Amino acid sequence: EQVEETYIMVKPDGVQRGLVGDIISRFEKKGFKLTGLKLFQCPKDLAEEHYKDLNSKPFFPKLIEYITSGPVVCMAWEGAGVVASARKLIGSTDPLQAEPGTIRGDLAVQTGRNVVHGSDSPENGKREIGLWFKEGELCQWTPAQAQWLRE
Ligand code: DAT
Ligand code: MG
Repeated sequence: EQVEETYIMVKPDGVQRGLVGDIISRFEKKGFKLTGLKLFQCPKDLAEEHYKDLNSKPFFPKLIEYITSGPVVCMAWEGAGVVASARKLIGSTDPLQAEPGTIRGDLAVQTGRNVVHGSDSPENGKREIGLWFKEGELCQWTPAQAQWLRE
């Protein structure tokens, strides 16, 4: 059985502002399964590949500068419906439009410093986890709470 997976990343501002624990905790408490986690200094070519669909946008150079400006926290999360659910937990791209209760709604004020990334489709979830993690960096495991999360 192929379970849905998503790539979540605390961006450099989230790391610098000490928000890593809060952000991880939201996905953890929701009940998704963490399968990969690392602190990582992103090289420019990886940032450009990750955001390649945006490479014609005027803000692209600043976006790459931002994402490579300090360490990020890379995560892979797994679960039925995890891609769309994580996007809801994260909130709108513009933090001022993001609902209270979402990560961006609670913790950020500007699109260019919106603290977290989440894949926008199951296909991109797979693609991005493949980009950011090497084989052997991901763990397959069964959380002890699994039987209390789903009937
Ligand atoms: P999201 O991160 O919500 O999936 P996106 O994929 O459209 O949003 O864009 C990726 C990132 O690029 C986004 O988190 C912040 C930056 N960005 C997007 N639109 C922008 C804009 N109009 N001005 C500045 N940065 C922008
Ligand atoms: Mg996106």
